[in-house]
Amino acid sequence: MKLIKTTGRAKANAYELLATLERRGAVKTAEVEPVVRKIMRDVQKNGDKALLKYATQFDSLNGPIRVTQEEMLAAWNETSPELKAALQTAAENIRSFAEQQKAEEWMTQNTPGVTVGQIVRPLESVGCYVPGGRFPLPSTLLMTAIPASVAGVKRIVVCSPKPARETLAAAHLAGITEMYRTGGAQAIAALAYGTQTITHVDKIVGPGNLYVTAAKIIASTECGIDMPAGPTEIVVTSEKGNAAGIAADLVAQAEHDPETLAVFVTANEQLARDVVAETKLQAKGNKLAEISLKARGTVFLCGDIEETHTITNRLAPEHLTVDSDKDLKWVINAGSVFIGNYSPQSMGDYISGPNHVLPTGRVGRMRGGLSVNDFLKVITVQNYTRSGLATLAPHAIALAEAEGLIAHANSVRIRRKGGKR
Ligand code: HSO
Ligand code: ZN
Repeated sequence: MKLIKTTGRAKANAYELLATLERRGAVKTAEVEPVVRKIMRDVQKNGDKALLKYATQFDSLNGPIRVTQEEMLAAWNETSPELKAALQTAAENIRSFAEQQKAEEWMTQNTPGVTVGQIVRPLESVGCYVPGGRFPLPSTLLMTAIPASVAGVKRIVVCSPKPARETLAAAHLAGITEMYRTGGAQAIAALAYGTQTITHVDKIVGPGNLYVTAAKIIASTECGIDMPAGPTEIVVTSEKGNAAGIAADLVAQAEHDPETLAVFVTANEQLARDVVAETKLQAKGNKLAEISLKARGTVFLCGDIEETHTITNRLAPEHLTVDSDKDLKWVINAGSVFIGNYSPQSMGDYISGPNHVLPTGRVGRMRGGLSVNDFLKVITVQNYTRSGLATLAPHAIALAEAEGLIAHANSVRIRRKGGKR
């Protein structure tokens, strides 16, 4: 990790680096966009044929693309009791968190005789992308499919390249009935445009590498997407935390991908130096962590605590760790927040219940993590009685006339007269 002071002679450099880190999302996906578009066009045009070609080429698939429920059940039966218990606990916590987050239906009268409110309906079909390239990610299957099922989505499709036995076991636990061995931009294209075997879905969710993220952005003109999610990012800001614990979190997220962003922000010089040393020590031998930490691991040593808050919010990280719950008041931009020495980010990755599919590339400025509400539509409702209409009609007519929209004004007048011209 590179230690950089934000004060004195290094200030200009520090802020230049900060600006580069802020641009991370857009710049990176732009780099892979041409090849992603090519793959997606191929799938759009040639359907299953293209999908199979890429699955053979990239994922050495040598069987059918569809995963059967018997395979999922067999995987579950082969799972150790420890892993079964862990998956079950994770599933329960994800489910109960999603239940609590669910948007409510309500109706109210804002004027006598004028009822307004909302009804909540699930999306009809969603595609959950579960990465499977470097590591099997059964936890991601649960984090995407369970909130969808809590929302009441009828058709939940899972796509994953080379799904491992653990991922198939998680699919069984989540009650998945439609799953395909396909990954990358080609899987996103299949979910967005459909092929002969995969019917397109209304929304695609889930994390992925740069190719998947770029593909989701392109697919978003065709169907809904949750957010760009991946490569992983972590910011820890601390004045009094323990260096080994902080470093452990940084190294943990850094091991996901050589593109991971890991940053420590502090005004405490001794802690800054200790974290640099600890990170180096703990990353040793962990190839991916070493690559990402070397490429962009940064410690910002700030002039004061205010500045640590500003820099943290400017980075808008996917995962943020702070010292205490008092810090929540200055947090504006982050995907998910972890508090204190006993809250490793890995607990959130697996078991706590809040979702681990989180906004990256500074999308934390616009939204938080994946939730049950990403699988729901809030549909508004309005219902006037005759007298309710009489009360508000003059205002609507005045606004319609101000906009020069004569038929709008007339529609109110005619309805008000009980449907007489
Ligand atoms: N940290 C990842 C999620 C994950 N970690 C899955 C381990 N398995 C992105 O939030
Ligand atoms: Zn993780």
